[in-house]
Amino acid sequence: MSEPPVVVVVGGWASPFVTRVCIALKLKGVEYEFLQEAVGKKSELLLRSNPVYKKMPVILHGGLPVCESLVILQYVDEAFPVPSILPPDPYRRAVHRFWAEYADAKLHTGLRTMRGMVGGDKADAAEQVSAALRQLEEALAECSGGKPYFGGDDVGFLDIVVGSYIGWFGAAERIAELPVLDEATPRLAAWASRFCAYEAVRDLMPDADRLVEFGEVLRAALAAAAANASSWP
Ligand SMILES: N[C@@H](CCC(=O)N[C@@H](CS)C(=O)NCC(=O)O)C(=O)O
Repeated sequence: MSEPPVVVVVGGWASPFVTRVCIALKLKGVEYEFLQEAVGKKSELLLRSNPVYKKMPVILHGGLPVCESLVILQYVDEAFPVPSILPPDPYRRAVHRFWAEYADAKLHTGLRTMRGMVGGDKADAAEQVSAALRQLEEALAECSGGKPYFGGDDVGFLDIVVGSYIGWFGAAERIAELPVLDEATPRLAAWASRFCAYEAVRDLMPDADRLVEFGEVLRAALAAAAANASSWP
């Protein structure tokens, strides 16, 4: 009888934070079990494993929970060191971590606003996302040193972090009817196509049309939850 995988990912297929963890595990050839969270309802396992933030993803490695996607990626890189995704040089590692945090700080909320998941002006949000991508265009030139990926010759930590938003770029463009990757970011646009075609990424990158449909389901679930809450005494 084969052993069950020692790594379990608790999350949802549409979350960029979850996608990046799955990509890292696949790139490292680590088998994992994926436990899909239901829309609008958090599982006991998620709540128990991430009692502080109650957010996905969480991974369980040998039963031990690790939370927060950037922490998980770094944990996975240490627990399964080959092939490594962070650069070997401490200074370059720090630079890649800096841009990873920048990407999360600048892209996530802007893309959610463009998709209508939170209130706010979609055009303003698109401008903030574009400004961040122009900055990341420069970071790509600097980190890659002219090679195909942020990580150089191969996909690395920063590719995985920024790349996990690519499906969302397409969904946000469709919903807001505003461009995300455009002529101001040609290097990043070429990198995005390369990243999505990469073997460990291809089957894990959520399709933009499917994300648009999912957004409608999620908005309805959140509205229903808010209506039920407000009808409580
Ligand atoms: N900083 C966290 C963000 C995780 C996050 O926001 N996850 C979302 C899904 S995309 C979530 O679980 N949302 C549920 C909630 O906010 O209650 C990470 O990097 O893991």
